[in-house]
Amino acid sequence: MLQRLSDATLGRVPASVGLPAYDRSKTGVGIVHFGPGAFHRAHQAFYVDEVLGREGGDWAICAVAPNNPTARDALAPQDGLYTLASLGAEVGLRVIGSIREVLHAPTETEAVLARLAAPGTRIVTSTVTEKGYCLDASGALDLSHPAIRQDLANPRQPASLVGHLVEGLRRRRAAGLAPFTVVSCDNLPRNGRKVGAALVAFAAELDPDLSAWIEGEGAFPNTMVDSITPATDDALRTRVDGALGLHDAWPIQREPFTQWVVEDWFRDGRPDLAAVGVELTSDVAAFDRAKLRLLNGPHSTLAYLGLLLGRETVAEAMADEALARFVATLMERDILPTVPPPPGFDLRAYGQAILERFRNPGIRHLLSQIAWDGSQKLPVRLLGTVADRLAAGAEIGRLCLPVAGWLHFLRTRARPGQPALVDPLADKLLEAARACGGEPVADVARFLSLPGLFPADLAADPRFREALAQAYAGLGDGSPGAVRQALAVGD
Ligand code: CS2
Repeated sequence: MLQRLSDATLGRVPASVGLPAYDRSKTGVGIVHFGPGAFHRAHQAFYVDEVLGREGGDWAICAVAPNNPTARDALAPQDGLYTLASLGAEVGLRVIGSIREVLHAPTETEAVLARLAAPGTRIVTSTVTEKGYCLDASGALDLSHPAIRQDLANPRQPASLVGHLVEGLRRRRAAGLAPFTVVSCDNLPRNGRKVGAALVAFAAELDPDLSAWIEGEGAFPNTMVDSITPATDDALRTRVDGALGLHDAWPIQREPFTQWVVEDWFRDGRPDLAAVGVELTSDVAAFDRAKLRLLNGPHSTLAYLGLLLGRETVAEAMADEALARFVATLMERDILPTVPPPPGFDLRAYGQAILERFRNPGIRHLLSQIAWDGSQKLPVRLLGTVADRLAAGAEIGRLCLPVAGWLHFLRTRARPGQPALVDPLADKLLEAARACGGEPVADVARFLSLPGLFPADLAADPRFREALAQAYAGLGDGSPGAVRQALAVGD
């Protein structure tokens, strides 16, 4: 039986594995993070670890698990330590030390609120996925969302992210403290503005003065985050335990590439992020559009069409020549024209580098993981591009193929014996999928009429309805043979 990784056993980690380059006991908590899953620990916690290694300071992280206690149960016995594996042509392992405290919101609500209201807390970051913000299709707070209604009825005992942040801010205001800066790190355009507006809207239902204070005093920088982070698997656990000679209950893996672009708008100070490679800028919009459309859009395309073709991972999907060619064409002809280049950016080179990253043989990134939460991801990743192309009077046939692929994927998931569909709208989607009879116009109309699924303008646009039905028909019965034919047509 291996001993557990922890402060007490850290000294036994072999020299080949990187260690925190600072005295952890001297770092106070300055950042509270909601959602310490794989992405946060591969990305923001890594950057903060670098900051602590350079300048020390009180920027350690209190990680809050908003739903299940898995992260707390894995990390608390390890004093917050875990291993980050960077997997590319070379493999790099290092133990990250920036998480100093781990709380489970549902069972430790008061401790979380006290941490949010503590004078030392200056920044709150979040990776709660698109659905964790409880927004409606227009990007505004959905006041009818069950979690929001519950928190509005009982604001001192919140359960949602928005409820926690507003109660934390209320306490700070009552104590005469500045608000913390809220840094959303999810794949949403204008993520900072959206979370800021959601907090203001939620507080307005309770106390207009608090709402005005949050709006006037708060800071909600937009961000773009990027690093491909496949879920932890057994191969990683075995590799890490073997290299450390200790047991790490939840190591994390990612590709070597990582990027974080942050709008430089902080209310009460920030660490020297630029010194550790974070790009601070006055405008994130061009970066987030480039990333969401050129990386996440193709990712979702590979996921749905690749799964229909029977592929399991992104690298396997990229090894399918017809699919890889289709994705490259989609990027070049349909997506690129809608993306204004961020300053100093060569978009073609950026797109090429993304395709190379997708081919990384060092990681096994499951297509089924990317296929999660399609109802939340597609509007941001593909449907905005479709709308822009329509507005420019361009053809949208190719862009509709991954959207139609998603509908076929839903139909396969609705069959008995299939893995459960992971999506906040799973019930509605599966009901629609089960009702489909294979007639393209009628099937597509079923999905288009689901409230809040497609943006209203697009759902009502006959050009979109027709192109989507055609792409859906092109995919036939969704079998590999039919998908292959459709890919050839889309070329
Ligand atoms: C992926 C992203 O799971 C998904 O939907 O498209 O998580 C992707 O790997 C990251 O955004 C890369 O930065």
